[in-house]
Amino acid sequence: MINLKRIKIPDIKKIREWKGALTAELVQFPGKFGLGRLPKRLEPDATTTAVCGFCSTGCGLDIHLKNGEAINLSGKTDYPVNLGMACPKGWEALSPLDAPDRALTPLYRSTREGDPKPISWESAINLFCEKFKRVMDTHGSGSVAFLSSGQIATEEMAFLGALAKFGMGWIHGDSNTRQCMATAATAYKQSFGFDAPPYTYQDFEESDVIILIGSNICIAHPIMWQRVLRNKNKPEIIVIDPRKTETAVAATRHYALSPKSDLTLLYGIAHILIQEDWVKHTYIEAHTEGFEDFKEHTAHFTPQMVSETSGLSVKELYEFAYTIAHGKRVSFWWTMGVNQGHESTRTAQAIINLALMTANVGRPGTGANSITGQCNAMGSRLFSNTSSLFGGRDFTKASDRLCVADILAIPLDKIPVNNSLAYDQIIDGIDEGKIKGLWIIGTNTAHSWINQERFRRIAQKLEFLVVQDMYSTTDTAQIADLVLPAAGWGEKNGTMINSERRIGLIKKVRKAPGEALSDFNIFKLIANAWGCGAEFDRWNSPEEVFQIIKDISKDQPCDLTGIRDYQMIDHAHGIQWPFREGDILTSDQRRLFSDGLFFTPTNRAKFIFEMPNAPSEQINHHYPFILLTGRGSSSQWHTLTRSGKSDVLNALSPDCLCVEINQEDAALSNIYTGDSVTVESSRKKIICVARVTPNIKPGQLFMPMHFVEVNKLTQDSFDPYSRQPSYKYSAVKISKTKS
Ligand SMILES: Nc1nc2c(c(=O)[nH]1)N[C@H]1C(S)=C(S)[C@@H](COP(=O)(O)OP(=O)(O)OC[C@H]3O[C@@H](n4cnc5c(=O)[nH]c(N)nc54)[C@H](O)[C@@H]3O)O[C@H]1N2
Ligand SMILES: Nc1nc2c(c(=O)[nH]1)N[C@H]1C(S)=C(S)[C@@H](COP(=O)(O)OP(=O)(O)OC[C@H]3O[C@@H](n4cnc5c(=O)[nH]c(N)nc54)[C@H](O)[C@@H]3O)O[C@H]1N2
Ligand code: SF4
Ligand SMILES: [Mo]
Repeated sequence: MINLKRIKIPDIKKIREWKGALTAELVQFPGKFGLGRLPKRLEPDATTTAVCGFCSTGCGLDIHLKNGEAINLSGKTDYPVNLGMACPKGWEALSPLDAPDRALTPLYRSTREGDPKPISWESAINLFCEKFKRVMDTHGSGSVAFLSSGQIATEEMAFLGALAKFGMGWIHGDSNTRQCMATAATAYKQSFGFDAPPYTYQDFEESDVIILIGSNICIAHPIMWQRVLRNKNKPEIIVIDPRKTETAVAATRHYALSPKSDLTLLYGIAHILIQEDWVKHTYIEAHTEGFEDFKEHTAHFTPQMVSETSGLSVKELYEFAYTIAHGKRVSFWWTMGVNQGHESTRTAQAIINLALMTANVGRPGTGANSITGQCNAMGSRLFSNTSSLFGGRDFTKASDRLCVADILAIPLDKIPVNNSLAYDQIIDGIDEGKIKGLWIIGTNTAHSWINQERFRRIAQKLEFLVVQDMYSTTDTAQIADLVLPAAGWGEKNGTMINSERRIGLIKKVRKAPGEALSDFNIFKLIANAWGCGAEFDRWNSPEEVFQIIKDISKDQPCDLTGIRDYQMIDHAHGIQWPFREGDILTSDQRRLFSDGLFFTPTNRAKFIFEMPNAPSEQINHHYPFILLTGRGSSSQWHTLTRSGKSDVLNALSPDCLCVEINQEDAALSNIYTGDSVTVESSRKKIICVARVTPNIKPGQLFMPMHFVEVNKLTQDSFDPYSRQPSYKYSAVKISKTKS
């Protein structure tokens, strides 16, 4: 039950101003908040560096050590990403390591009704092998699957992908990057020929027009926003978001479009650009294909029609198109408002199309730029061996399989010839009785997956569920048969790849508590116990695996062969891919496509488009509101397993689930800020607290994803190409809770 007495909620605008100011102050004067200041008795005796393990910005941190253990940290001033800044999560990165609910030993529950009991690592690994092998013997190698994470090191995800698929003979394995970046990856692959975000953060400072689509960068990527603030060109900053977010408030222009009307809107803008002849013909002719067909397609999207669908006036549409056409350096940035939708791949490609037709690609301050989410989502996209074969290759292509078999010196027939099922298909597979065993690593499915009621019902059908996590209390760990205790960021070595393709280092600066082991070491134990240890005799440490990853990347667009070793990454302050053998690092800000050559067979970028569709769930008189979900504050990270363990971060964020509702809607139902309200979809009814605000339009509600109740409401629909869930559109109703 929610304790209403604990909630002191002034009006939402004040909260936003207060939180915004506090975050800004934290970034600039952390000492004032006790951050980065050390008690006298704890003077550090050494300092090392690491990149932050929360978001994909990939800030560089100085980690201050005493007797080899981290005691504090600060933003690294000469790191080209953050230039000394860090957001509250970065400042507080060490606190979650000390939480009392860390998983300290393996835990096993012999019956679903029983309590989990501590067991030894030996027993745990034996159980792991015995149970999964039994499932495979009975139901075949397609009856087991793993789900991993964009929050573990690249070396760990590469080891897992090789171990499961080439060692243990599993076919299926996906990652939480499916929830997050699958759309951007698919869109880039189809349009540019490779999953290649083209930009470097310097572009935030060099644009004269910055367009943020479905991206609340002020709270989701606060240090990227700081880079925007350093832009000396007085840029026009346009935010396209149904809500008046923190970012929309800070922008020069906000277009509050109707939810999920982006595709129509973007085609409408392309239509105006074409009609007014505001396109760059020379670039289109030299570097793209499919423009003539695209031109024909956009003819349907007249300003009147687009205005009706998107809710923007015809004048606004022309203003928007004019600004793009007359900007010298226009950059387009998108995040989850685009990636999480029922037609998200085509929407991302509609953004790419605008950048291509106006020649805003490959020059400073330009680009069709997807902002990544998790610290190592980019590593996962290229090297986890899940949705694509190592190095951005294709499981279904014989030549790609041959190449990887050759590099890894493994028999060709060890490499699956089919793609894995995607995350949602794995869940469906469990429901259909095809998948019986699941291994979840570094993701909290029982909170973050869409339509939770269904997932939890289905999860009961598993014969064996293993969860490998830092904490034994996560929602997913609590339903596991076996919990494997993992070391977290700060307790292990490896590399991560940020949004601008920069490889950075994470380091072991703390001992993991109890018997927790790094994911890397857990994989090594499993390889040996499973009986495929000999195949992995080169995979002994993260740095050795980094050398293997380099081999895997050779001659691919993400070539890393020029990076000698970890030390080189440290000295260079991170290195962006590609960096080929023999390359000399002349700049720490490198973007792609300055030569206009793309990774497609013709070296041309493709215009890809399709007619828009309506979301599969529509509002109706039973469920008249559209529920939007997303990030709540810069201090909350996902399912709160980590950020929720820091007193500082907790003090900076709301302590209960609030739903934002427009004042007109609130007045109709006699709802006031602080009232207990019931929000219901056709799947579930939940109780939360109302926040009345003009920042959301009538007919829409917003909830932060950080509370487990939210995904009980969401409807499980997916983009057909990326299979990314559409978290941001569900039909619900709201009423004052009856006492
Ligand atoms: N503090 C904090 N930072 C984070 C994270 C975190 O949990 N906490 N998570 C990280 C991760 S993994 C990710 S993926 C990123 C996510 O970063 P963002 O994508 O910026 O965050 P969200 O709030 O999920 O979604 C962005 C916006 O999309 C809008 N939106 C909803 N529907 C639509 C629509 O139909 N069209 C458009 N144009 N916009 C729409 C929402 O109103 C929301 O403001 O953040 C990363 N950074
Ligand atoms: N409604 C709604 N739902 C959403 C979203 C939304 O916008 N709306 N956004 C989606 C997006 S973009 C994302 S990325 C997902 C995120 O969803 P999750 O991946 O489920 O979120 P986290 O809380 O980051 O979960 C990571 C888990 O890994 C553990 N962990 C951390 N580090 C390590 C490590 O080094 N090793 C191991 N073994 N474990 C570790 C943490 O304790 C935690 O339990 O949520 C998605 N869900
Ligand atoms: S912006 Fe992201 S990478 Fe930088 S300190 Fe904050 S959470 Fe860490
Ligand atoms: Mo994400």
